[in-house]
Amino acid sequence: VGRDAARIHRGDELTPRRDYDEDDVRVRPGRRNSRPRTKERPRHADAAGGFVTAVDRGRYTCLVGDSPVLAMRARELGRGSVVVGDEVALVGDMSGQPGSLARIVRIEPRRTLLRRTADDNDPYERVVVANADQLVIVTALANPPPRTGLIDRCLAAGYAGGLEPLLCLTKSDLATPDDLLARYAALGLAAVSTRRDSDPADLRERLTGRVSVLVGHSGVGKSTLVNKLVPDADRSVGVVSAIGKGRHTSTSVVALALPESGWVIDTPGIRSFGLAHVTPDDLLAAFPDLDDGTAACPPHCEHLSAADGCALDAWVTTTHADPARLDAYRRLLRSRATDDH
Ligand SMILES: Nc1nc2c(ncn2[C@@H]2O[C@H](COP(=O)(O)OP(=O)(O)OP(=O)(O)O)[C@@H](O)[C@H]2O)c(=O)[nH]1
Ligand SMILES: [Mg+2]
Repeated sequence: VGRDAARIHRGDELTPRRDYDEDDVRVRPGRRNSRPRTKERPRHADAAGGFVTAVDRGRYTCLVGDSPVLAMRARELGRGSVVVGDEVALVGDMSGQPGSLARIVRIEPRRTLLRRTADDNDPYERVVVANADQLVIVTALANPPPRTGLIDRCLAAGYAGGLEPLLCLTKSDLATPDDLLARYAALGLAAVSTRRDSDPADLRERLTGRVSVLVGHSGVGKSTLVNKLVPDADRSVGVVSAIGKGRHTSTSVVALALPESGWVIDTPGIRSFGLAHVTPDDLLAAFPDLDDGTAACPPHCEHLSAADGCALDAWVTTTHADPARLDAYRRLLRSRATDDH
């Protein structure tokens, strides 16, 4: 511990920019960092495993066993970001006492990754969460009104990152979910609807035992749901009239343990979900039934239309595959290229 503390004071604490906003700033190595990386870095065989539950200004809350530990990134991690849901290896002061600070020395391989770009023309990626099994696309049926463009875009990002999607339609006291449910049934999408004044039993059942991340516009009721699912969550809940004025009630990503088992991750409302990082092939992973049909496509086929040489239409005709599946795939492909966020 003494050695680690010394290193923190000597190096890492003096270069906080490397820990801070690593998603936004591409830090050029300064002179202080130009000394060659030592090959004899400790392997950290004694490191403890932790699960990142919150990130706030370069400080990471990690659950180690049952105890929350505050940590910073070790310089040796390089530029990659640590996000909520990451499984990490920690060394240093893990007492969890006020003022204590451990170091994250390794990010374990991620099983899934939810990413987005600020918009489609901005190739700069932001990682939202790691290792979530399920992407819960939270959409209010009214106030704010549903935006199917955003639903499609979230679906595309979820499929591309290996997350299973679930549509959660909130505020069913204000409008009926029937139209939207019918629209997404064709995509084979699982869906539940909820309302503030009743228990979200269907949703709870689908979350238990898994890691699920809630995404959606500001004001759709994500934190309201989290408060119902996790009785002591105490997430603050906003006033819809303030929404749309750039006011988001939740400002950071937080993972909360569900009472039975599993995790639910609350995120700040998003205005757009850029998909610059999603390729036609990424999306095809969500449509394995169409995969064979692409064999006759030209290299780098965008799979958007037969006019461009895409072989999928002809394949559907000859094999009697379900044309609705091709429509669903194309709809997600097109959602990458529209402005309707
Ligand atoms: N009528 C109705 N209002 C709801 C329902 N669920 C949530 N609300 C209200 O919607 C408003 C916004 O709820 P939040 O839970 O803060 O929304 P959020 O998605 O967490 O918003 P951000 O944190 O800004 O992303 C609050 O005033 C809630 O009381 C519902 O089922 N019906
Ligand atoms: Mg919120």
